[in-house]
Amino acid sequence: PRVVVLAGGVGGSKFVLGVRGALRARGDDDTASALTVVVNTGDDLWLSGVRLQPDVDSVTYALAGVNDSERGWGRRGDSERVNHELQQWGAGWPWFTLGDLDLGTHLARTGWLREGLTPTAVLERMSHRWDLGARLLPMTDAEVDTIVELEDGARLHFQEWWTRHRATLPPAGFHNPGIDRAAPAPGVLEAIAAADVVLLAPSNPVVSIGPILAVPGIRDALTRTPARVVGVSPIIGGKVVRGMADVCLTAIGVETSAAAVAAHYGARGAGGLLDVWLIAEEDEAAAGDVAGLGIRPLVTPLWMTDAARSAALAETALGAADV
Ligand code: GDP
Ligand code: FO1
Ligand code: CA
Repeated sequence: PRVVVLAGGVGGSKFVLGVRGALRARGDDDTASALTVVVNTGDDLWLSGVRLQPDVDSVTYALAGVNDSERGWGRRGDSERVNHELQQWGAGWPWFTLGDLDLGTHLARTGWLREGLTPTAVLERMSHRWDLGARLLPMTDAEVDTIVELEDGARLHFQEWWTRHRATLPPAGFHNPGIDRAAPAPGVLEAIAAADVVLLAPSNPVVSIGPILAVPGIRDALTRTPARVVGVSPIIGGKVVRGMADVCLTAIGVETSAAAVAAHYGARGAGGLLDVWLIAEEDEAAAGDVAGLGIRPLVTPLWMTDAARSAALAETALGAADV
């Protein structure tokens, strides 16, 4: 089947690994042709003269098997010599670590961007280094970095709000300046239209999936695709597994629960996105509410604690779309 996944960083990459695993377990030996991942670029930033794409890199490194899975970002076994030197210069952010190997990625990317390649072309080029078994597309080629607006009107980059303040400054809202004029990256709308199934990874609904859906044309393509749209809840037992999705959801007036996130995405029959919503066994009681929204609830284990569990979850998601 042709599979499209919308994904952010940690939850997104674990799920994408699972989808690739499920396809391989079915005997697909060319998952790169079957699997397209549309990745959030709202987390991106310029720092010390280089362009960072945290979610894009999380998915790339995870598929390549070189990610630091404990920390949740960057390269496994990375060192910090250059970072130390940058700190001595007072360059960059004192609370933000640029690993040496990771910096190699940022330098390569920034160089190609400066030569005039689009982010899509850069990611395509970067995808050749490893056998990723998936086609990765940024959601857009435009720079639409996520900005957090605080209650007093102050604005700061999402990365500063998260990595410096650990989401302790109550947000009043999230913005992606310029996104109204951004276009989906080449191939995104085509992939969605030609898909047999579209999967919403259990990523942050506000700052990972939110920006993807805010790129003009993408939400429309999802409501129109003949493919089933199957979402996976990032909320288990009424809690986020890790990260700050709860703080983000509160800021946009959505409760941290599987049913509330389903309602936020909405039922396709009612102009929303979801045909099916996978919820955890811990949230079984929410199944009735989800069904009441016009979305088919499917109760299944949602913990992606290893590759086998992630693949089993992905297989359930594919099966829910009859593909
Ligand atoms: P980020 O970009 O690194 O913040 O990662 P994502 O946006 O892709 O995913 C963050 C979300 O993943 C969080 O809301 C977590 O609750 C969710 N998450 C992480 N691990 C798991 C897991 O094993 N199962 C499920 N269902 N969700 C998870
Ligand atoms: N997260 C941190 O909490 N501290 C860091 O110093 C940090 C550095 C970093 C460098 C490159 C990169 O791609 C990601 C990095 N992250 C860091 C993770 C990132 O801030 C966020 O967790 C994600 O953007 C959320 O999706
Ligand atoms: Ca992210």
